[in-house]
Amino acid sequence: LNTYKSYTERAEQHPNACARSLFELMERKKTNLSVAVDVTTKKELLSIADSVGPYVCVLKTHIDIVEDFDKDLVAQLEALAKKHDFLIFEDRKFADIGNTVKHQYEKGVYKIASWSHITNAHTVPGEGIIKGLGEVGLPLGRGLLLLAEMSSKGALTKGSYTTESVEMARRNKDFVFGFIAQHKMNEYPDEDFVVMTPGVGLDIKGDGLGQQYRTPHEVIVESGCDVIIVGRGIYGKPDEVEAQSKRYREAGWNAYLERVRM
Ligand code: 5FU
Repeated sequence: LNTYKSYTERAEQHPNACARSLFELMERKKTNLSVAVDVTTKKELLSIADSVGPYVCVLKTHIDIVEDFDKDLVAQLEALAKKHDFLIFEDRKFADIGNTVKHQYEKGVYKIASWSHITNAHTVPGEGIIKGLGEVGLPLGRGLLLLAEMSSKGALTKGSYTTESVEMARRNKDFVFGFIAQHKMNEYPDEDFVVMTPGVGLDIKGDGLGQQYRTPHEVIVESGCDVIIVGRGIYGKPDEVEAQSKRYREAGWNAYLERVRM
């Protein structure tokens, strides 16, 4: 199965350009770590992005929590993405009808499509959300992840919701290259969805607000996911950002090596 192949092999075979560049860069930098930088000032966001940059394949943002957002923040983030060779993933979780999300993705204050290589969407509204986002994202070479499973306690993203989300992805492989999920989603030998997984921590099991953490080993080896997304585990202690990035990168990469040897 594709899950057990190396990222390089998967890059060579993948039909989606965004997935190909992600797999190539993961192998090049030997990292399957994505850091979620959920801080609320431009200064902190840029400083953490610069510190974690060498260790990540993807930098995940929530751009709408930054109090002093401006165009220069985007320019500097893009410069850091070039400097450190990572992709930017705005975790926007679009959730409206196709026509509305199209504008939310392209316009407004943030102009997400213009700088974020990857974004994601809930499947609650049905397939129109993918079509709407695709009208903006496809011409720019962007990639979309569908939220097939959330990490939080009591999430409704299960059962037929999850399986129908996967069906939607299968019908839109030009734009959708994977999922936010807790398990691998591939069912057919030729199928190779990228699974990026939040809710990853080595030290604690939850945060008191519903978040649930699993270890990189559980996520990559036992559940067959591809990218670990770590937030507070890395930026939580400001003087340990670099040390924690190295620690999670190593844990994620060792888990991947264990899996491809299986
Ligand atoms: F889709 C999801 C999900 O199911 N769980 C999440 O935690 C997204 N997330 C994001 O991952 C969440 O919005 C945070 O940005 C990040 C997890 O951060 P943490 O500090 O590692 O808990």
